[in-house]
Formats: sequence, structure tokens, C-alpha cells
Amino acid sequence: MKQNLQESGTDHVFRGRSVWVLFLALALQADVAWSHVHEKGDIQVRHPWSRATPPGAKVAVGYMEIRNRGSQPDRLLSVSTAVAKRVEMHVTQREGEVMKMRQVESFEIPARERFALRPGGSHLMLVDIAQPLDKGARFTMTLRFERAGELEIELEVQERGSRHPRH
Ligand SMILES: [Cu+2]
Repeated sequence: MKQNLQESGTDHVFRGRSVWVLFLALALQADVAWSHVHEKGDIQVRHPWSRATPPGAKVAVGYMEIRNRGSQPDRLLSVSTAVAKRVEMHVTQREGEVMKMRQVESFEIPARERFALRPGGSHLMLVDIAQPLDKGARFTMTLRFERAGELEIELEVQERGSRHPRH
């Protein structure tokens, strides 16, 4: 990229200003844009993420924290996404020495509590994915709650083996 001195000087000043404006915008919306928060009614979903899948894999996972800030319990009834044929709700239980996944009909989100979907615990299982999920990709998912209604969220695909959301 060759530029004469005067042009690159102007470019530099301009870029410096945009970075400052961007920084301000991020600071103002810190809680919304920067930390991936989605909300509807009393329900707030934080840090939704997924994991990259190995070639040929048919399933993928979905993790997030669901907060219910209301005084009534809510319930996650169903989940759908364009990247998988269906999305199941799973809990993980110890049976003797092995951890087993079991499908449940819904996830109850108690009033004024946080419900964590995380590796080794309750999670969403994306069944029959159309194509592998690559690190860095993003995809949307629709959550349907009994009280709060529908909420669309965006998940970021993190590298294989990740145990925690990136932010
Ligand atoms: Cu599972």
C-alpha cells in the first residue's frame, strides 16, 4: 500500500478520530454490545456461545447465562436455529462413575435467579447440523419463553475445547 506523505498524514488523523468515536460508542453501550447481552421482558441472556465442531460431526452445543429479573418464574419452552434441524435441552447427570446427558422438555428459570448453560452442565444440543461450525462464526437462535415470549440471540463460535465464554 503506497501513499504519499500528505495522504497518509491525513489518513492518520482521520483514523485517530474514528478510533476515538468508536471507543466512546463502545463505552456507552458497554453492557449491550460489548458483552453480548440480549433481553426481552424480565429475561436477559448473556454471553451466548458455541464451540467449533470437528469435520463430520452431527451435533453442536449452545451455552449462555439466562437471568430472570422478574418476580415470577419463567420457562424456556423451545429453541430453534437455521444451522440445525432441531435444538434439544439437555441436563447432565452423574450415574455412578459416568456423566450422562438427558433430554428435558423445558428449562425452568426461577424468579430473580441466573440459570447457567455451561460445559459439564445443562446445555443446548444442536442436532443434525447442516455444516461444521467454524471458530469465529456467528449464528442466530430463537428462544421461546413461556412469559417473556420470543428472544433472538446471536452465538459466537469459539475454538474446540473452550470451557468458558470469551468475554
Ligand atoms: Cu447434550
